[in-house]
Amino acid sequence: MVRNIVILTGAGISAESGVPTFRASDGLWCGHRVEEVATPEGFEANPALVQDFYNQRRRQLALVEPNAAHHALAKLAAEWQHGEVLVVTQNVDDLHDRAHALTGTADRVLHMHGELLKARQIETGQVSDWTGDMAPDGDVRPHIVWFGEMPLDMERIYEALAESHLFLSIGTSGNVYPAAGFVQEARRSGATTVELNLEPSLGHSLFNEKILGPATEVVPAYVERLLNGEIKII
Ligand code: BV8
Repeated sequence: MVRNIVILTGAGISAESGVPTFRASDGLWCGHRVEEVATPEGFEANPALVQDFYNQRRRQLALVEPNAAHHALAKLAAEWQHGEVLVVTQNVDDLHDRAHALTGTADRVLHMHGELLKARQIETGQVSDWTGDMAPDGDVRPHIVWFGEMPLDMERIYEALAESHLFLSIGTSGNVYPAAGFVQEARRSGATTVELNLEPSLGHSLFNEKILGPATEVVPAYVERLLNGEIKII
């Protein structure tokens, strides 16, 4: 019996790797207001501030490693025998990618909000790998989906949700749409929905099951139970 799994992750899954979450502080993000650093208007108004915000976060990636939660999902993607596994992440760090590269499942990760290690030509929209800093007056911007911009791979995501039997939401506060609406899509297709989070998210009442705790504890434990058949996905 086919059992497809779709997994949405947010900043909480990278928190224990040392990557700051989006809303941990009082609505500021690394000392900045969202409108200043994560909108096209903010970039237009002050490209130096926005490029520096992303340059800092891109540099920080060299200092952090995937954690046990990232590795557990990469293991699930490699070992799940009953259907597809797709990780849809809101995160722009490359921690899922590094973990999945180790299990040969890099193609099972979708970055719906873009990636810190990619650049987009402002003129042509062409996307390429990028590891260094970006200049404020250059011809590239971060390949990141800012507020008000269209998230990436939406068609593929909605198709996967329509065919899902189990939807996991890990480390996300459920503040940002359309990601926060994916649980409703999964419920519409009859999937079982489970939230694994440090605290209940805004959409916690929409989940069949809530498992509270730090990702590096609850995610590996849940993956083990899935892989040894302990969890029945109806
Ligand atoms: C869109 C890239 C149309 C940037 C991000 C008014 C005007 C314009 C738009 C809107 C509007 N009102 C609403 C909208 C839509 C808007 C939106 O949702 N706004 C919100 C703020 C109200 N959305 C958009 O604009 C999106 N585009 O709507 O286009 C459209 C719609 C449908 C279809 C097509 C087109 C674009 C949104 C993308 C914005 N870009 N990121 C960057 O990263 O620099 S969003 C940003 O927030 C990050 O990606 C982040 O991942 C994401 C969500 O935050 P979370 O991941 O949930 O992180 P957070 O800190 O909030 O929560 C962490 C959670 O982890 C917490 O629950 C915590 O308890 C838990 N946790 C912490 N530690 C741990 C843990 N869990 C487990 N273990 C731990 N150790």
